[in-house]
Amino acid sequence: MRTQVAIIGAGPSGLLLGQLLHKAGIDNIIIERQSGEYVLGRIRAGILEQVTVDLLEEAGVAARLHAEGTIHHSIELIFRQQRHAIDVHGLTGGKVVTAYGQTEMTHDLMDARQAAGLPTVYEAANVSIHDYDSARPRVRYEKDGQHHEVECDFIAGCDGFHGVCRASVPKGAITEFEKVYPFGWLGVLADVPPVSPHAIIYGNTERGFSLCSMRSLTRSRYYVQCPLDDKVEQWSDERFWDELRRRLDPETAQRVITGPSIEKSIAPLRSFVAEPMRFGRLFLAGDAAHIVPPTGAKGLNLAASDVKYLSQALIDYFAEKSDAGIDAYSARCLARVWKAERFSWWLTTLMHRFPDTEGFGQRVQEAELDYLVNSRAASTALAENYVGLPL
Ligand code: RFL
Ligand code: PHB
Repeated sequence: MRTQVAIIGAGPSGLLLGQLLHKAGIDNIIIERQSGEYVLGRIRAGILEQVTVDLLEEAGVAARLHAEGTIHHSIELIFRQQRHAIDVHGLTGGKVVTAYGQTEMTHDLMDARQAAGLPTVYEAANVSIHDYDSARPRVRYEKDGQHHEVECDFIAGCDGFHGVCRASVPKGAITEFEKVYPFGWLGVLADVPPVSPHAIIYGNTERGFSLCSMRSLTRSRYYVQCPLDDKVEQWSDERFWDELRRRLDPETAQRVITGPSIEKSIAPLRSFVAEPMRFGRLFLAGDAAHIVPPTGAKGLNLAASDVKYLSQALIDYFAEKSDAGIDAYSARCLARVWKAERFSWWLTTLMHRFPDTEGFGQRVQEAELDYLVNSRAASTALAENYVGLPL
């Protein structure tokens, strides 16, 4: 088989890229290791920047997002048992974020891809990439015991942190930067109304970090910081709700509506960047190239901005035989990536309990939070980064 762009991975990066290329008349195939149901079963992000919403509009998949997503004008910070609002909308000249689950966005993209009859191979085994340094890259995979080969002009590595594309690049050609945090996030999804439907709440307490988020007006997503070696089985629903309440201010704690969890998982926190993001005719996009701790809600949004730059570069290449966008791809992405890395690391450091800093660390965090909510300059810096820096 032959195509213009072979996309590895059917997460948000791969699906969005496929849709934008299709809109521009560029052939593409997506090759995914898992089944479609498995991809949709992963509960992840929930907050979309305006840049991401605009891109979903451009891809023609934003109708349900506009109907069902919830617009947030502010975020709230809890520390010293009190809640403080940051007026993100007012501080950024009218910018907002939208609460809409990654699962729903993925669903919308899958539906659009299927409706357009575009080829997607799910449950592809032993995916491998070849000759991306030449003019004729190839992708091989196995499906139902048969070997397949796709010949293409470009390969887009949208296969996440554990994918095959970055791992295929020779060690000497890539530089990796990494920071691992000494805790994880325990997340619970439940069909109960969110305690704060119009603003995400981020909590700093002596017991650790907490986060109140949502997927809709009837579905809540909550997180608490937990030790890295904790197992989900150690956390009954009752224990989780009890711990969450203890990490909120008394008034918010009292308003939390609890119910049976429909998903519960523990995620480690990591900062990671691979440089560069292009190797000949192979491009990395999204989590394949970089990871942020989820505190800043930036991972999915960075994936979307990579895809914006990549789709534009490929469209220019095929329309005008121009290499300019392709040549600039890595540097353009990394400039935005490192700013989001910086912001996510900073907010993570400010909001979590670190094992080695004890009472001193807690007091310094509280002093910074106090400054943050009372200084217009500091609040503005937070707000600008939270809604997403301009492309
Ligand atoms: P994905 O979603 O990991 O998709 C990669 C796809 O590639 C497939 N794959 C392969 N396919 C073929 N061959 C192989 N060898 C393959 N290896 C892997 C995988 O099966 C998968 O389907 O990467 P992508 O598309 O780049 O998307 C990135 C986002 O998923 C990620 O950045 C966000 O979920 C991060 N994130 C958040 N981002 C936000 O912008 N806002 C948030 O509020 C937010 N909250 C979160 C988050 C991530 C979290 N976790 C669990 C890491 C909250 C959490 C808890
Ligand atoms: C989520 O809704 O899952 C979520 C929201 C905000 C974050 C991280 C995750 O910073």
